[in-house]
Amino acid sequence: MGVLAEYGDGSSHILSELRGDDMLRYLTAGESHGKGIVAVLDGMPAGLRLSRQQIDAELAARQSGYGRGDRMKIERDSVEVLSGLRGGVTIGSPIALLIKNKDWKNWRDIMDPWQESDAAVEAAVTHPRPGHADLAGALKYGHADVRNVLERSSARETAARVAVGAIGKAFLAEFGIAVVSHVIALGGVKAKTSGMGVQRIKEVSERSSLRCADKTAERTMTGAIDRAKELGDSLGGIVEVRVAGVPVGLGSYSQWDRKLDGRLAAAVMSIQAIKGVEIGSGFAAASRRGSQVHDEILYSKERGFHRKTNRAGGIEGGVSNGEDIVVRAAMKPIPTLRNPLSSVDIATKKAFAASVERADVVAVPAASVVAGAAVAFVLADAMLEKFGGDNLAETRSNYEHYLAQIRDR
Ligand code: EPS
Repeated sequence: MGVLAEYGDGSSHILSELRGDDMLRYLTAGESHGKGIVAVLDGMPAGLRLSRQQIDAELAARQSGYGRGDRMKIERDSVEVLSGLRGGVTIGSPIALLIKNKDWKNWRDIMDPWQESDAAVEAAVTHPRPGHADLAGALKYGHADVRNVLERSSARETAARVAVGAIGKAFLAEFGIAVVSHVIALGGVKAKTSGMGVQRIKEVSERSSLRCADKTAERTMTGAIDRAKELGDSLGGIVEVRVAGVPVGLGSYSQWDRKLDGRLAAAVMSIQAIKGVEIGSGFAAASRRGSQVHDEILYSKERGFHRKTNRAGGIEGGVSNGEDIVVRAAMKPIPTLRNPLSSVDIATKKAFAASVERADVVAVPAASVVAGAAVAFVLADAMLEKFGGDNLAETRSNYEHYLAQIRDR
């Protein structure tokens, strides 16, 4: 359905669809030890230049991080583009992406789509891990083998989200919007990053083995990971995504499913092992007075309307307000424990220790990359919803028109 966006000077442009049909959307498929992970991204305008190196760099960042398990020594994630791109430029049709699983060769028999092998029967998992989707998933879908659940609920799927997010970031960069994501707490150790701008956080965290912008905290976190590993345990943490250059006016206060904060929270909360999301000062704001929470409004010719502080995390009433967007997410510790918790065999109902699969001790640095990708996707969608355009030049012209209007107020 077409929607006409009208400007004060009488000009207008047509947005191709209404919110609810989402401008930009994607689905993923793939099992952790299957042939590969795929994503189909639909709605990206034509004319966006992409580079494989850029997407692969994001995939590599997701794979890195101290505390990852041996699986990451096997995989070397790299994107294959099956459609939607010619000569490195989007053509406006769906972009299909494939990331092959190198580990597939070791799981061919167990994961064969057509034949049930003896190996598959032997590798059946019947001791669900507390904290994983194992038990609820097996009961819901009627599986006798928990592997049918864990293969898909595995965080391996996030490789596809990161590839999609990398395309979202490339789109946002065309409008001077930069997304940075990093680890601000791990295993109870907090990083000190107050006063650091987006660029500085990016420079320091991208050189850190834990994607942490505080070197002192990083050392303590590394020690905590080593101790958890010795104990056969796992750790969680908090990641933060900051986005600079977002124009005022993305999202809307007018309907629940158009609110930008709600859309960001849903996208980030849907990442494996995330149990909490906050925007700006988030939960801390609940115990402060209003005068200590809200951001006073200032105006200058150079900067236009702006704020003295950014406790709102760049969003008020579900609408971006032009300040940096700040989203944080809490990740629980990985549920696979080398020193396992108690569980029950789903066939015999007898008490057993939960199954021990090869696993990471910590994946918070990886989650920070995934969270950055999730936020980039939502913001790219919100930009397209606001500015429309079937090719990038059209989107840019609508965007510049809007910015000029805001400046002239
Ligand atoms: C995961 C278990 C581990 C992780 C995996 C997520 O995999 P495996 O069972 O093959 O050792 O390494 O994460 C990834 C493969 C990835 O690419 O992030 C789980 O159970 O969720």
